[in-house]
Amino acid sequence: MKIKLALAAAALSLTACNPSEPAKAPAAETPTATAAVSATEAWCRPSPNGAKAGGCYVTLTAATDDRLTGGSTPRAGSLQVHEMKTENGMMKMAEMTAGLPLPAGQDVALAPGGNHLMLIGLTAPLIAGETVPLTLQFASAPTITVQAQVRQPAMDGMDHGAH
Ligand SMILES: [Cu+2]
Repeated sequence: MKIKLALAAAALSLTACNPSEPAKAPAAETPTATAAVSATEAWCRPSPNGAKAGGCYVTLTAATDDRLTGGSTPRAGSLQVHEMKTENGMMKMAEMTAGLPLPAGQDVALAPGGNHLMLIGLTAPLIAGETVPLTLQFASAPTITVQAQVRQPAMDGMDHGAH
């Protein structure tokens, strides 16, 4: 008899506590700090004099599935993630508004002729030999800043350095 009563009381107090439900599942349940995306081989093409935009490239490796969503740089008004598309036989580029997928553990290379970072509204031309800081944003991982070297593409035409 007594036990039954105690149980009923316990149930009652539980119910009474329910609506506010304080201190339930705070930050403890969230995954521990998302591992940073690693970036290698960041570089930019020199921009022709007067060009308002420039292309930069980088190889990204995410620890867990992520997406490159955009970024910024002090050297341009905005930094977008672009893809190359073929439309009516013409190569066109377009912003990847949903971001570039970075599957866990896979090297994703942005490279000439394919996905690239587009610096729009350059504050000054990108000149071979200089270094440009690029801050990259991801859907999950923390923002990273890479130092991109401005240089000619390695496979751009003939090698003129051999004489
Ligand atoms: Cu572009």
